[in-house]
Amino acid sequence: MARSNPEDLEQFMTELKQRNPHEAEFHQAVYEVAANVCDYISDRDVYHEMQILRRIAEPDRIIIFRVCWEDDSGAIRVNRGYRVQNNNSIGPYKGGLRFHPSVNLSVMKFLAFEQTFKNSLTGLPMGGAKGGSDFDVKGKSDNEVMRFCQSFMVELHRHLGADVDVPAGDIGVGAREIGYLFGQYKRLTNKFSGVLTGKGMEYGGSPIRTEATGYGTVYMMEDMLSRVGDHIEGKTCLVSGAGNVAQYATEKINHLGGRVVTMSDSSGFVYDKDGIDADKLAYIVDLKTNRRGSIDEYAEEYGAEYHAGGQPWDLPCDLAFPCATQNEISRDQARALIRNGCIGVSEGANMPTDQEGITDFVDAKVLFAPSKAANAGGVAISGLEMSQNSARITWKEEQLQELLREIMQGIHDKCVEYGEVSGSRYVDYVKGANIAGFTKVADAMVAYGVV
Ligand code: NDP
Ligand code: 2IT
Repeated sequence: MARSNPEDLEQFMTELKQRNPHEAEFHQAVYEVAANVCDYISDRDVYHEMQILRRIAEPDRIIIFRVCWEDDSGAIRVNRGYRVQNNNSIGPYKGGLRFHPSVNLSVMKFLAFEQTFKNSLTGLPMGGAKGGSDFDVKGKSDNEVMRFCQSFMVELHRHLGADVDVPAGDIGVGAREIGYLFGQYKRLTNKFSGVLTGKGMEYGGSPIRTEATGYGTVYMMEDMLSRVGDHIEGKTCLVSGAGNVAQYATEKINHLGGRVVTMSDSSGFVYDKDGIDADKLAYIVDLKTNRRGSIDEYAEEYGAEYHAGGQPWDLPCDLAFPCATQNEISRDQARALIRNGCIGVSEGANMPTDQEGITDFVDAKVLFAPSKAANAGGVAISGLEMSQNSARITWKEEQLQELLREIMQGIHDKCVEYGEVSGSRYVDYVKGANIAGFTKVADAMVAYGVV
């Protein structure tokens, strides 16, 4: 069998960049994993021989398709749809759909790659995938969104199935979009199956799927703090984003006695020194989820500061929860957070910190939970939605709350197992998550031989 040197990180990355030019986000996500895994596999011959890392970094399949739809004026519009089925070694492809103008192949591939490791960390049988479109939901009527979702599903449905590939939501895809997508899937196939998660409770959804990602991100922080004898109570927290993940992260921080002083959207951020309590959060949920407005309205309503176009990372805080999008914390912003007293970061968004920022957090011994561990609560409850759909039952909310808590604790503990830094109390959660996520997928691939 031909052997190369997968443990040679530079060679591996050079080759990856040549094979996948102009895909900066994909390169970044692979590098973050490869930097830990190349080292880990250097004395584990079977992973070399079977070329496991190279194979995980080459998606099983990529589907790219045209999506035509008619807007309310009768004009024909064209978007591009994607589904990247990265790896199904440990279960059916599973991962969200993102509708945002910034969606491109690189973004889809980075998210599908990350999802493979994240899903493995949950301990549930789910492979990794991601999909979406450059469709912008902003400014569209419900009917336009419906027509887009229906057209998108006309192609996508051929590639899905409860045991094949099960999408869910992500940026721009919430309860409304999942309803339209599921309705069209059901119509096209004449099957009522668990082919999407994040469904409404009336049609096969699971309790706490909506809350799970945000809650899980905060549980991860709670577990990191608790390991060093600390807690969230009394801590000042910066949250970015104002969508699904940010909303429920804020709710859970409030439950645990922390004080959230910022939230943001693509227009800028609000700084409310008194804290965004339950009533103010209810206003944000209505503003962002129902009225689809801009966060500056919050500042007007409550007399808080509004910073147009900015991000909150220059403010003093104890804890930070980036919950908006990728690369929203640069090295300079990571340094500002460290300088201003931040002791913990839990990533609700996918890859919100750039590689230099991560290095700085880890070097400064900040408790840093990378996204593939910290935001895995959402897909974990999606996995349990799939189980409930297969069994045609709905579990009780309390049961799911407990399972989410246990799964997040389990992820935390796996990160500690693989990420403990010898001779120190510090845990490198990035390394822990990468290696723990890798081993399960890799061992399954070894078992299958060359397929
Ligand atoms: P939503 O669409 O509900 O909310 C996204 C939020 O982020 C909005 O406030 C949005 O602002 C802001 N945002 C999006 N893109 C940008 C951008 N390019 N620049 C600045 N702000 C931006 O999405 P989610 O809350 O579901 O997702 C947020 C993050 O969490 C994403 O990284 C997603 O991949 C990740 N995630 C989501 C999971 C889930 O279950 N939903 C699970 C795991 C991770 P605006 O309203 O102005 O558009
Ligand atoms: O990034 C993610 O983990 C998600 N958007 C959720 C995926 C899912 O299948 O629930």
